[in-house]
Amino acid sequence: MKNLKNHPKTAFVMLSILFLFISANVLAQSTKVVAMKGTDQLKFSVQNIQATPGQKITVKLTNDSKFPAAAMSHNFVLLKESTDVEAFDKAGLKHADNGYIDPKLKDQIIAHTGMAGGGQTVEVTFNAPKKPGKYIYICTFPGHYGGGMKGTLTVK
Ligand SMILES: [Cu+2]
Repeated sequence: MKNLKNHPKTAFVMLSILFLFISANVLAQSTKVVAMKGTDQLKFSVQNIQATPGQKITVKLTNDSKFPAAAMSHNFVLLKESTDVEAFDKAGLKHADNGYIDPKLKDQIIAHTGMAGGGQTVEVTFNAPKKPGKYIYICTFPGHYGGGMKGTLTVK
């Protein structure tokens, strides 16, 4: 190793790289990663998520069901505060080809994953709403929301 005192440029470059490395880590830490399971009992294993306004969140949803995908799939659909959740869920029933989400109501969604069949993990990265409040997330697979497959993102 060369003596850095004699190589101020090298020392500067090394310090700059160190600084970039630390900055990248700080940014990475500000993304909240929420890993959860969707269960055969029609529940999200995580039913409460806390976030700060605008915080970047990655939700990873794993379905480890042994049932076929047509019988037991799960998704994560985070809805705007103003959404009529029952109506939204019901409207999706006719849209199996679109993850049981009515395309006409997509403006009521903040973020959503695709459907995960057994053994699959789906994920989505989004920014939490800037407005403090409680935001409902559901699984739109038929019967799941009605069976209790929902949770709350609290922004404060
Ligand atoms: Cu589900």
